[in-house]
Amino acid sequence: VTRLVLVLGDQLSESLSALKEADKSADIVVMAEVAEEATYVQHHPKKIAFIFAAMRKFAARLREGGWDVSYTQLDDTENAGSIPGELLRRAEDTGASEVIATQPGEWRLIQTLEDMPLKLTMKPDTRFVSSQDEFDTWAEGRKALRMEYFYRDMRRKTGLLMDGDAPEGGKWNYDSENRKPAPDDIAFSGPMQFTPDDTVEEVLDLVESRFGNSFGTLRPFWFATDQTQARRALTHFITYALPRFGDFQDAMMNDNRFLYHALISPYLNVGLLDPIEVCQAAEDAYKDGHAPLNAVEGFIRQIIGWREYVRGIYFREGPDYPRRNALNHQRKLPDFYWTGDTDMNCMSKAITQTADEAYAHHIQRLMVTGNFALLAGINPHEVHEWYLRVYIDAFEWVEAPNVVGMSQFADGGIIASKPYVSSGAYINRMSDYCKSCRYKVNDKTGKDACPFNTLYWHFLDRHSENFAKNQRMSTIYANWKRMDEDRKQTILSEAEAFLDGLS
Ligand code: FAD
Ligand code: DLZ
Ligand code: SF4
Repeated sequence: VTRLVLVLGDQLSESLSALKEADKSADIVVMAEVAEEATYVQHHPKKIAFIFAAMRKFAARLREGGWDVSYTQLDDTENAGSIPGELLRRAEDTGASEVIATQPGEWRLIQTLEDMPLKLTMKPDTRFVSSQDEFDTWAEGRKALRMEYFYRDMRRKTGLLMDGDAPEGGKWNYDSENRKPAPDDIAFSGPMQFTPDDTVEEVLDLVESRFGNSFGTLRPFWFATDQTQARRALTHFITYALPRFGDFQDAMMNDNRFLYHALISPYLNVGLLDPIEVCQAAEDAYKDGHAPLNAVEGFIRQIIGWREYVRGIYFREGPDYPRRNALNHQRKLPDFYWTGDTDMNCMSKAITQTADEAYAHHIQRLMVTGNFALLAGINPHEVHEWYLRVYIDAFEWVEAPNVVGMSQFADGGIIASKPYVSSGAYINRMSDYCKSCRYKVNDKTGKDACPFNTLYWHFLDRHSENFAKNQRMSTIYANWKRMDEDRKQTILSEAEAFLDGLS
């Protein structure tokens, strides 16, 4: 009997568990561009174009490999508009009554599939180093779920950068060498860019007509959209950027949007690249003497450490996770998150870059737009929806833990041991943004004072019950306590005035 094999837009890997479970000679692969997935949040047009183009090319590849693929384009007249709708339609057409799927990366879609009136076999997503059972076993009974310890287990499991039982070079983590400020110049011309082929052009036209008014610019579009291109982009990064990736990982620059970053998260997240393949390529660069240990270890940690860890947390914590609001932050997201229209140069640069590229690197996301939202007390669910919409690599399993947990502390400290907040001094140290800002980063009060400076103390003061006893924050609270009372009041009232101006 024929079964339907569901392949979602972020499941574009031939090693997919649903495909492995299926019978090429009897079963039918179902892939569908549907309004529901394209609009459950109003995604950046580049994100929709990337997914549709990669889906179309993957379908062609499966057909070449002998699969029978039923593919629905967004503008097909028969399109049922949702994944379950499309499965039901194909079931009616073919007489199939059973669906094989790989677990989606979002609770919403898992629930939708489970509610379908068709027999469902949901296989785990095996495109990760750690299974959910393995993560849950690791987490069980631990007081704190710190990424670092999980990461060490993943190093042992994969053998990456291991010297027998010991970590290569004697240390597990070389992050202390990875915090150099913005350099004067960047010797990397940026990620490999691809000229749109006919498939991509066709998708760009479709997306322009259907989603052209969403936040963000569609063209120029240069992302890789198939495995061969994604592998070329990876090789380009390893050859030209990886050696310096570590040093300037946390730096930010007015005139350089990519620095030494890889821009491979979209490819990893939709399945065009495999995490182990990526890490092995980086490890080879270290073994060949091409890239230093601090760069390679830092890069591998992001992938087998952070990426795997946040996924484990998302599925362990359950569907309510994106709604958590431990600090009870209720302010609306300011309009300038959609326009970049603010005098704060760091914010304006990070937001306009996001609109243009559907990309910002980790420190821009964490210490600029995320930091500001946390300091200003923006509702974390609104912040979550913003990140889910605007970044090309945003899928809930990876986005929500990074935003709700790491960046907004809205999970009450499951991921972060203290809130990621900073005054303007951190941004000034790591970037050249402050030099061309209308605010003065060294002014702590007054009309030119950097808003991050006053908001920083306002945050600490209003949450002293939550954080004053946190050992890692004791020095900072001691500084606040010692400050002259009048000065404290000036800082707090200037912060209040700024916050009032946001609404
Ligand atoms: P590089 O800096 O070159 O790093 C290499 C790879 O490591 C990335 O491609 C990515 O796969 C992985 N990685 C690094 N950090 C993380 C992390 N914290 N969590 C998971 N994987 C990581 N990443 C996403 O893939 N999707 C998201 O929606 C997303 N949202 C984020 C929101 C916030 C507030 C923050 C602070 C981080 C978020 N990240 C997200 C993590 C990180 O910012 C991106 O993975 C990274 O910027 C992607 O760019 P890159 O490929 O150039 O990464
Ligand atoms: C993000 C996305 C978009 C924009 N469109 C589609 C689509 O039309 N068809 C599809 O199968 N998948 C799409 N996706 C990816 C899904 O939303 C994704 O699989 C879930 O959010 C789970 O990660
Ligand atoms: Fe951002 Fe403050 Fe620096 Fe301006 S002075 S760029 S607002 S940190």
